[in-house]
Amino acid sequence: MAVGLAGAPVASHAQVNNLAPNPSFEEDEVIQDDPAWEKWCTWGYEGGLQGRCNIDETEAIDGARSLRIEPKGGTNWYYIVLDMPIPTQVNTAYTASFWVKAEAPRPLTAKWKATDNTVDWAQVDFQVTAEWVEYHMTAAAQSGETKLEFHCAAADTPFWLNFLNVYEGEYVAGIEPSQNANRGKAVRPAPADGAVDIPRDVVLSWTPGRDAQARNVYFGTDPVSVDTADTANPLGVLAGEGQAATTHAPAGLQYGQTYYWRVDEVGAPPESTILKGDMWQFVVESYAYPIENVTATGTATYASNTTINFGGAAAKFVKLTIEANWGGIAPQTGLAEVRFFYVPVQAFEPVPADDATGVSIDAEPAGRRGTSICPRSATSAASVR
Ligand SMILES: [Ca+2]
Ligand SMILES: [Ca+2]
Repeated sequence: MAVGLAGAPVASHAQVNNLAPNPSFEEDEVIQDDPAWEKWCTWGYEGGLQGRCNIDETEAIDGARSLRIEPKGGTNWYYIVLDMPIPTQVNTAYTASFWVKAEAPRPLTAKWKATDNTVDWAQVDFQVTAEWVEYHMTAAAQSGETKLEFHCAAADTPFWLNFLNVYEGEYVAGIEPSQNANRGKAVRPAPADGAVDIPRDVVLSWTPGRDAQARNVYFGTDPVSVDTADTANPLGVLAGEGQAATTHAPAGLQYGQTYYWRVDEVGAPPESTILKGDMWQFVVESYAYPIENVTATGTATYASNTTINFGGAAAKFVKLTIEANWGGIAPQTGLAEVRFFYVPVQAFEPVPADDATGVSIDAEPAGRRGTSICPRSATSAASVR
């Protein structure tokens, strides 16, 4: 087992395959008392139950955020912050490196443990300082699935944790925090990347680069264009150039369509450095939603996909009148599959939820409106052949 610490980052750009989930706290997640026990979580005992940690935007050595930990409990293992699962191979060496800054010098313990708690190994006590410094430890894994624990309650002094790297092999010096690059890049899109069922009147937003003064927004249905366009070659998807606002309200969104977007943050003049953003995507809500759990069987040769549009009429019952059939000697009639879709006509998914309690008086009500309003008749009939 090797233990060490390094000061300022060196100028090289060493790369490793980082196995740690959400290693830099740039991704939103539940951490304090996480009931799902995914990625970062906490564990407390006795006085340690008062320990707290929060993703913090005032301090970061990598990207825009770190984890600020305010430990309580007075005994080192009474408040533990941990990251998992980390895939490992038994008897293979792994290195953990991480950056810590504390309000004042204090001890901090790092420890490897199997995610099922069957075995632990290589506990290391560090002395951390009031400056961002990288610490690391290397040991052979004793489990195929590992977590990295930080035992925090040897002192109440708050500290920040950031830029964790867990990788196979011995310590690699010079893995630089991407502080400047990530600080300029747009992060945390809303709606989230890959979100579905997004209202057509969505207003896109994101967290801008810390020092950015403007941004260029690209938006469209063609992912290649959105990913490759720039201001000199906008490819028809440059939706906002040099805008101050960190929002974009696209117009004319189509039901069920996938849209792609990208935000390039632009730094202060005179350099006005453009930091190309990641491409994000979302899918607009459907006009109609399938009514599920209605099934029938049929044969592939039957005429299919005959759509009967009720034209906005509200239907409570649907009558199917068979007007033609097949078969010579004994005429037979069959109906292979009928699928029903509904169009929401009243608001749904209220926010706060129906019957919610403890809602702040400042909370803004929200929700989804119905797609159309047509409550005219209680019944309708449709004929199919
Ligand atoms: Ca970070
Ligand atoms: Ca978590």
